[in-house]
Amino acid sequence: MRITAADTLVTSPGRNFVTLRITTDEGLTGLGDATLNGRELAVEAYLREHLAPLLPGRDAGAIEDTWQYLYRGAYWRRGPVTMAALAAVDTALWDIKAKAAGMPLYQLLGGASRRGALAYGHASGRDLPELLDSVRAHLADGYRAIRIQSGIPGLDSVYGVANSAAGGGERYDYEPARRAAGGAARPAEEVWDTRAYLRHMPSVFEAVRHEFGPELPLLHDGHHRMTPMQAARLGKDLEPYDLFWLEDATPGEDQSALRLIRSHTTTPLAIGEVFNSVHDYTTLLQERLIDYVRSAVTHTGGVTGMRRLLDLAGVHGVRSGMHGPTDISPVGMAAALHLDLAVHNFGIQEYMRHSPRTLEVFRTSYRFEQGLLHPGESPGLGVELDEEAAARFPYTPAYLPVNRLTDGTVHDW
Ligand code: GCO
Ligand code: MG
Repeated sequence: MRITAADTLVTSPGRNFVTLRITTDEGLTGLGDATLNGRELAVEAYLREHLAPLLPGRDAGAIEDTWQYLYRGAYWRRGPVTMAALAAVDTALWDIKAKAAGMPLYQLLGGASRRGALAYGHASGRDLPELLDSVRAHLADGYRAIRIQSGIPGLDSVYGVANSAAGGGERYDYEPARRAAGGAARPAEEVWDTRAYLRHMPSVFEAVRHEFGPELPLLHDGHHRMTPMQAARLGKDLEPYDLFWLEDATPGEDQSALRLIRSHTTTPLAIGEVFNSVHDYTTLLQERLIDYVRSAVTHTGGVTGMRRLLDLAGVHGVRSGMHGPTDISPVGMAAALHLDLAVHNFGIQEYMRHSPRTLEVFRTSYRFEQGLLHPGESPGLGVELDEEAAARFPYTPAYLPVNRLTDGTVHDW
């Protein structure tokens, strides 16, 4: 089976998504997600200008060979744009291979290792009552593991906290990449104070544990904002509340920072959503400095790249915790779920539901039942893209916010 075409599609049903569709001479098509939040068109151009022209005529079944051809053949290694583009090609080829076999992708990856993938949702509140309501709404929605993010007294807006009051379990306004007030395509700016955050968070977890008991797995995302010593302190302060993980305590590119954090706390650590290859993790894995890898199929060279990472993680007793915010498209989410079901060292899967508008464009076969996600039994990934619906939602430039400290210094967001 030969590839005949590779087309990119940008659509914005509530937020921007970049999708690659590969077509073959046997009429089979495959989809891959190439969405890099806030930098979408860089990946779209990389695909359209540099990868798509190389694909027609290639053997659609030679996935590893195509991966190596595009990875090594570029000469320039890694990087979020390159690896997201490569991920889209790789995922689309896996979709085609599984459709050709008449099987859901997880079967080609070794078959199911579990009934479903434990998923965590995002509870948040500007204050404690709102947060507790949000946890209740998530429990009512079926979640059996919950991430806790809270407003901080004195700060106007905080990462991971939805702007609207709690309603149902789902709040699609959580962390949209957005236009600044006035409609200009500029990042919004937020003000951050790590000391205020460190003072406040232990009381939040104390209240949540008090209300919901010891069993519920609770997670928290530090979103790259602490120094290693601050992270060590937070990890220690949160030990009584038995977190499932503390995520992105420090900016990930400083791998040695994790040594310091690790030597001070038994709170499990997760990192890696901004990484894009197994090579970003070597120190972290070999020295067992983390407990969960946070990469996504979409940003890590596809199913092939993610499998390589998970296999190395497994060797060192580290488990998966794949990134699954709404800026991963349903195509990327489906790919993650097939791996989640198949690999032995699965840990947990992040699951923020996509908005109804997004799901009008991407028709999915995955399901969420009793806290577990399952990719479904449709051949391939199990996602179809409705092009007519996609055309109704043109690309809209949008950026993630930028953070500043109270004195104006730019800080990690
Ligand atoms: C998470 C992440 C996201 C990122 C987002 C950036 O844990 O889900 O931190 O919320 O901020 O993916 O585009
Ligand atoms: Mg995160």
